[in-house]
Amino acid sequence: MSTPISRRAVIRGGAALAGMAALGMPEWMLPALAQSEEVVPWTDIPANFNPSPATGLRTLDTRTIQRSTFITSAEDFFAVQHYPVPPVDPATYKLRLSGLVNKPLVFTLDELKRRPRMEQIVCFECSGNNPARLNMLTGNARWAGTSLNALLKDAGLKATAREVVFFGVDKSTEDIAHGAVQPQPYEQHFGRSLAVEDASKPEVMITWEMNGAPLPAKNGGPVRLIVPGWYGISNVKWLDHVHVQDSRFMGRFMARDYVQLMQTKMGDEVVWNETSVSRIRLKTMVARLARNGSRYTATGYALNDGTPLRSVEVRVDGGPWQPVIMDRGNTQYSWKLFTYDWTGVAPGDHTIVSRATDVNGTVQPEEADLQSKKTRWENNAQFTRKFKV
Ligand SMILES: Nc1nc2c(c(=O)[nH]1)N[C@H]1C(S)=C(S)[C@@H](COP(=O)(O)O)O[C@H]1N2
Ligand SMILES: [Mo]
Repeated sequence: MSTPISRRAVIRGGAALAGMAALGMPEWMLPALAQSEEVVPWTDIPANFNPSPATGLRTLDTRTIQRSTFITSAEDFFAVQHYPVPPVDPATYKLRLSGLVNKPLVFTLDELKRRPRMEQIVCFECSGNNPARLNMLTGNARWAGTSLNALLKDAGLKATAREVVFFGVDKSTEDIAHGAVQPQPYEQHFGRSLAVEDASKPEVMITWEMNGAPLPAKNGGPVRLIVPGWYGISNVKWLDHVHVQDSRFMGRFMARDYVQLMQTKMGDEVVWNETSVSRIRLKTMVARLARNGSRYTATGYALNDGTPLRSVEVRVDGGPWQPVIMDRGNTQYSWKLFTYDWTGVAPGDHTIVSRATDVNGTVQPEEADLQSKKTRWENNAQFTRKFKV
């Protein structure tokens, strides 16, 4: 984590802090307001909350999420990386495809750009995101690039191909264990993999554009992988090497880090399992609350692996679950914005919480339902927001 935090990020961090500690935020720090609309501050945010605890981490102020910010600007898009941001010169950049293919391929950026273009709106979050951190590691952007599946087809996968490994230009020293022998240091590139079946899905893309502009270096430019519906970790930044092999890739970010430890009860038996962070678990949160006269509008988002949703509901002050209005601009892999309007809010302390149910009947869990999840990854708990009127 070595990228310096930009001045802007520092200012925004300060703004978030100021808003949390006191209500007297200067107007320029507040999200844009509709006429005579007033933002209602959350009271669930701890006074000492630090939105950017680690150097190089960029966060989204989730209180700004609304229709007008459906697409997160590149400037506001979060950033997480584990190694120093590598310098990659677009003029000399090459993407290499090697391993169990009939025809190994190499592309310059211009050659990639001559391939059939695809565009998709995709939202993802870091699997380390959680309500206590206000789910600030998220963003929704329009990505443009080309199909990975078509590229794999051109190379021709051999019958023994099982796994596609994606390496970034970024690298660092990893201490890797040798059984009883002391771990030894090895220089390793950032790597993540997908089973051939997942890598061949039509939505998986190799991208070089974000919101109509060249992909910024902080978000993996010149070229990154986007795996719609999967947690951030899968979207390998500074991608320069795709390698096809016949066995599972067990690199740090597949098998040692970003591993979920979970218990499942099967009757009387408890099954322990460790799984690699993969598809985004069903999540919603109410992000922003505004007041216009006596009318309150809560705006939130739902996010998952692309499985269609059956319902999104909110509950105010522990009352009945109420249906929300889903925005028309939502797409399969975007975040799905919703609003809920209501009146009759009496002076005092209040709560509002949201939850979603998908077409398979999966319901967003409550915090208490996540007891069996022993690691912090993939925290998709319902998030009860507090406010005072
Ligand atoms: N090459 C490379 N790709 C990477 C990472 C990294 O450290 N190196 N971090 C991953 C993680 S943990 C996340 S959450 C996302 C963040 O993407 P963003 O920085 O564009 O928001 O990138 C992923 N891709
Ligand atoms: Mo992440």
